[in-house]
Formats: sequence, C-alpha cells, structure tokens
Amino acid sequence: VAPPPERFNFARHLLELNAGREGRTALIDDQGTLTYVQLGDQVRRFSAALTALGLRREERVLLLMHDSSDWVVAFLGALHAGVVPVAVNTLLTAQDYAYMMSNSRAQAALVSAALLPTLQTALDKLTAQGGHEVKHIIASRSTNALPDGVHHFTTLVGSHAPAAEAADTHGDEPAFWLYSSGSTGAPKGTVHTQANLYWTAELYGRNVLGLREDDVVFSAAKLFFAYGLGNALSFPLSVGASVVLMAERPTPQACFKRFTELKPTVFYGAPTGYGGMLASADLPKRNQVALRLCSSAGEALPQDIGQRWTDHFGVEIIDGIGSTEMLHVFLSNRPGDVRYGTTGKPVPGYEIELRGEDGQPVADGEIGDLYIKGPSAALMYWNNRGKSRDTFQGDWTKAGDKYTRDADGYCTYAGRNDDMLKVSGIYVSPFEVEATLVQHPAVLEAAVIGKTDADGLTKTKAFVVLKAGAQATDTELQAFVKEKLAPYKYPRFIEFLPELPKTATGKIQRFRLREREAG
Ligand code: 3SK
Repeated sequence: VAPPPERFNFARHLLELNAGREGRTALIDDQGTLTYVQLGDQVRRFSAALTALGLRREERVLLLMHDSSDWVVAFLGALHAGVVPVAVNTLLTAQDYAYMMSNSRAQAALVSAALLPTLQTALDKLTAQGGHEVKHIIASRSTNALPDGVHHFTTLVGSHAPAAEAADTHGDEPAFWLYSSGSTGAPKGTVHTQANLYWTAELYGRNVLGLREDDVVFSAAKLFFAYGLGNALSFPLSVGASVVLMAERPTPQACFKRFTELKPTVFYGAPTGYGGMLASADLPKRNQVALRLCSSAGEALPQDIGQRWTDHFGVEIIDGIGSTEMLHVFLSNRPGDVRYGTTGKPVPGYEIELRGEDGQPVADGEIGDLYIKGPSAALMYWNNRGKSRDTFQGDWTKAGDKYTRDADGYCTYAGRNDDMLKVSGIYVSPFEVEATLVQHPAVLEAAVIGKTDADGLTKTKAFVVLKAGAQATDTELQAFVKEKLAPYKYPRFIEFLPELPKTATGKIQRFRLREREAG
C-alpha cells in the first residue's frame, strides 16, 4: 500500500476519492439517505460552520452522538477543518463526560438532542468545579425547541456555504481522539492522526475484508468505537460503498430488521451479538438476507458460534482483534481461510511479536504478551506520559493481551495480562464495579471476576459480602450499579458469600473465586 502524501487530510481524501460517485448512496440512516454528493456538500458546509464559530486547528470538540449521517458529517467536517473530534461512547454518565470535556479541553460539544440533558449535567458539574471551555453546543436530530444558545445541526449546516478548501493538515497531525479505558485510573485520550484512518482502511478494509463499491455495510458496533469507526465510516467510504447506520441498540430484532429490509452484504458484530442472534427464534432464513461476508472483533469468537453462523447463513465470520491504540484490526482470519477458534494471522502491513517475561519472543505454542508494529498506532495518550511510554514502545505497541501461535502461524487468544474484562466487546474494569458496589449501604465488600457462559463468552460476576444484619437482593444491587455507572457495566451475576477469600495480608484472592467458578 502506497503511503499517503505528507500533507494529508482524510476528509479531503474521501471527498476526492468519491468525486465521480455523485448519485450513489453513501449513508442510509433511520431518517433517510445521503448520496455521495450530498455527503460531500454537508461535510464542507459543516467544516465552514466550525471555522465560522471560531474553532481553530487542533482544538478539540466533543462528539457525543448516536449513529446517524450527522455523526459522519460532524466527524468528517471537523477533520476537514483541522478541528479534532473527540468521539465518545453514548452509554456513559455525566461524570464521565465531565472528565472527558475537561481532559480534552473541548471548545464545543456536538450532541444528539436526546443526550442534551446528560451533557448539560456534565457541564453544570464542571461549572460547579471551576468552569469549562465549551463555547458552543450543536444539537443533532432535535424534535423539540432547543434551549437558548444551542445550535441546530441541520440549520447550522444549511446556513454556511461549503468550505472551498480543507485544512492543509499533515498526515501525522492529531486528527481525532477516542478514549481507551484501563483497569485503574481515568480513561485515556488516545490521539490518532489523519493518516491512521487511511492505513486501516487500506490494510484491513480493502486488502483483508475485500470491501467493494457494490457493498452495503452494516455495523452493530457504533461509530464511537474504533471498531465501528472503521467498519461504518472510513472503510466503506474509502471504496464508495453504502453504509446502514442505526441509532438504537443493536438487539437481534433491530439487526434482523436491517438484514431483511436494507439487505446489507457485509455485517460487523461482536461475538455476544452473534450468539444472541443465533439464539433468537426470529433469526431470518438464509434466503431473506443478502450477506456475503461477516466480521467479528471485540472478544474472541467461540468456534461454535462461528460454525453455527456459517451453517445457517452459508457465510464466514472473519474474526480478528484490534485495539483503540492501533485504531483497527491487526490480526485476523481471511475470507476463504477461516480457522474458527483462532484469530488468524497478522494483517499484511502489521507485524506481531509474542514476548515472554524476559521480553524475548516465545516459541510456537507458548503463551506470550502480544506486541504489534504497524503504521496506524496512536501518537500517545493525552497528558499521560507514563502510560504512553508503557504502551507505545518505539515501533511496537503493547496490546495487553496474551496469545499463542501455532506452527502454521495461526494465533489464539489466551487472556488479558491486566484485570480488564471484555463484556460484549466492551472493556469493563472489575475494580470500578467493586468500588461502586461497596457504596451500597448494605455491602461490606465485593470482588468482581469474569465468568464464562455456556457460549464461551465472558460475563461479569460479583461476589458480595453484606454488612452484619443488612439485606439486599441481586436485582437491587444490579440496579444500584446501573444507576451509578454506564449501565453496560453492571454485574450480570451476583453471589452472596459470608466472606471473600484473602491472603494473610488481606488481599482478595480473585484466583480462588475464578477457580470456584470453574468448578
Ligand atoms: O476489540 C477489538 O478487537 C477492536 C477491533 C477493532 C478496533 C478496535 C478494537 C478495540
């Protein structure tokens, strides 16, 4: 793959690439469609609007929106203007957004109208703590009148002429951020460049998945995830394909409706989603869908789920692993060469190493820590030199996952090397859940571990010790966690114990709880 030119703006690149595709559908969302010419026009207008509002190159704007064509216009319009969108998970709390706006020093917030109250709570928290730098709020898809001073996305786009030129950015210039979470500490603002979007779209979207202009793609993973951003924005728009965008949660029913009505040819999901669809009585028949290729990432795809999906639809699931830090998938199976139960081989353009405790490569069949070398690594974690140095080690990026490689070069997931759990493809810190459970007046202490369900997927389980004489039910504690944290972090299972296993020095022995769970 040829490297992008030194001066490189990914939004300009996409608009130029699709200049001959005017009438072709680019985006299909819950409210309508945008052709490539309409998309280009809106991106340029939004770019001009941001500049007119006084936003300058490299300044950050919070992007807190449900998936829609406005999300794509907001992201690419910001890139076009050289303004840096900080794309955040729509499922988080006001406390999380307050941290992210303060950490990124966001100068504006682009928000779905439905999320405006949460954003306002976050801004109020910051005001109470001494202030924030958000000068403009732009709300998308509002059905009601907006509060004074809040811009309406569509009106704002319509009231500016298209920007004549994109910002003359360097390919290595900070272009956008995504937040990456660890088992302890605040989420880390992961700073990606303009060129990183190009590299992932070419190396994985085009060369491994083989996306084509005549594809209609649909991703259950939302655009704010690195996985979704490639799946439903940078990859399809790099080949002139059409994208189905959906604001609601990717339940089996919501996915089936898109499969049968909009007939995507490519679907991207996470193993939990595939498992849920296979278990549903409403699973469409093979002849009701137009799928030619499916992709999975987020957590290792159990062999049985992959095989049952292929048996039912006659379509392979291409399982791979990526990271927010590398922006997308770097290790993957290939269409026509799928070994279910493995994550395949390095994506051409990336190298991997599996290192032992001595830092040296391990032999085939031995477990090692996964390191990746490739052109799409993030620049750094914002304002976090220690964690940046630990993860971005020269040419190599530490994944935090353990893997084995067999004699044929196929790699198999062997767990994390920190305490993070991945539930439905999203990281959950057991410590954050424990710290929340102990805030409940009836809870003395709690320990959270991953529990493998019948499909081979990880769910969170909390072991809870109640205070003497106190009472609480599992549903009550689950509701308590859902109220305080992003709801997806609640423990799916709770078991009450008289005490937790501990070392002589009082440390919780999580491995004993894991052993107990394994039987
Ligand atoms: O979780 C993954 O495997 C993944 C894949 C692509 C991009 C980002 C991530 C975290």
